[in-house]
Amino acid sequence: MRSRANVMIGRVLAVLLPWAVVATTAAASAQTLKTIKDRGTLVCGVSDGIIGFSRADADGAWSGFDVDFCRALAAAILDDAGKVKFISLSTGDRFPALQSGQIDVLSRNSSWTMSRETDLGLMFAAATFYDGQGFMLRRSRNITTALDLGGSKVCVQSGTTSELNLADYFDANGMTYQAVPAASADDAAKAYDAGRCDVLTSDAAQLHAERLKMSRPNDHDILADIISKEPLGPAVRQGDPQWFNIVKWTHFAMVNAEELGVGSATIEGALASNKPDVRRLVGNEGNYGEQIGLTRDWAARIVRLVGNYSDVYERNVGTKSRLAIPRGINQLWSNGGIMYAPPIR
Ligand SMILES: N[C@@H](CCC(=O)N[C@@H](CS)C(=O)NCC(=O)O)C(=O)O
Repeated sequence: MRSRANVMIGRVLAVLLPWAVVATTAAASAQTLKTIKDRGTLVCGVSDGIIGFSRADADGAWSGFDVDFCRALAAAILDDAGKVKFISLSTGDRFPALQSGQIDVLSRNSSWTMSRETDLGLMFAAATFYDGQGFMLRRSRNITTALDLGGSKVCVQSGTTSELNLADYFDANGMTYQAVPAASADDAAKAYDAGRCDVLTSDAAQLHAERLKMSRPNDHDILADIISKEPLGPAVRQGDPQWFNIVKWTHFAMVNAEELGVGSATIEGALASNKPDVRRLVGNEGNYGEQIGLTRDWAARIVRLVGNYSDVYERNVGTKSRLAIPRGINQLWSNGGIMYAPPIR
């Protein structure tokens, strides 16, 4: 028979052990920066291939807006924008890959929503691209408003916010539709191009990318109507505040650099600037980088090796790219947009 003392010890352990397990897991997961430094490479989850956002060329070299965000992290941490291993993830695999620790960060046209944080145990560090859901359809249909899409067959990728918003929008406007679900962006685009649906719906920036894949891109219109908010940005696991801060402040450093006129073409001159906010950004005043486990010149490395927010936007999705998506609400707040970064000080 168990003695009373043993029963008491058993009860105390039963209460304490789960907490010990939780504490150990949290401590173990709060090591992302150290893991990356020890490994010498950042492991970054990206999409299967969206022009302008993340795409590998025939030689396996990755480029794009989401790719450059991971290159900026590698520049800040390892002083080498090339030290990134990109893992291409389908829509269904993206969050499990992050939860299981297969990747350090997810930088993959993923929308920040409440349930993706609360249900999935993730945290979005920033909105790097404010998008919204749109519709693409054949120009020959002569439709100019989404409210005339009733009765359409709509191609949409499963497991996305796009699928949920589509249902909400048609429902709210009393319109019927038939969803034609696709397993990947490529499948959705091909199904639409082959005429298996009359409308393709997705985040508007992705529609611009999909249009370039069509056999006759000019035959298709993207309607001006935007039916949802899709704040796209990088996500990390919960439980590692240092890593969360690094990801968050990497984005803010790029936005602040643009606002201060510090870009890849001007970074060397900026190192000699006597403006206090430029001096703080490039690491000549204060030790902001060191406080997040990096070096003083962390932000200068990002700008020198990858660029500021505008450099990255224009090169990949803006006017210097095939997509030519205007900055729109992704303009800096000081230029009429909503892109705003808290100050480094
Ligand atoms: N932003 C939306 C949509 C993200 C998404 O996965 N979109 C699809 C449809 S365009 C995609 O990127 N697919 C990439 C692929 O399958 O290669 C979300 O987070 O749910």
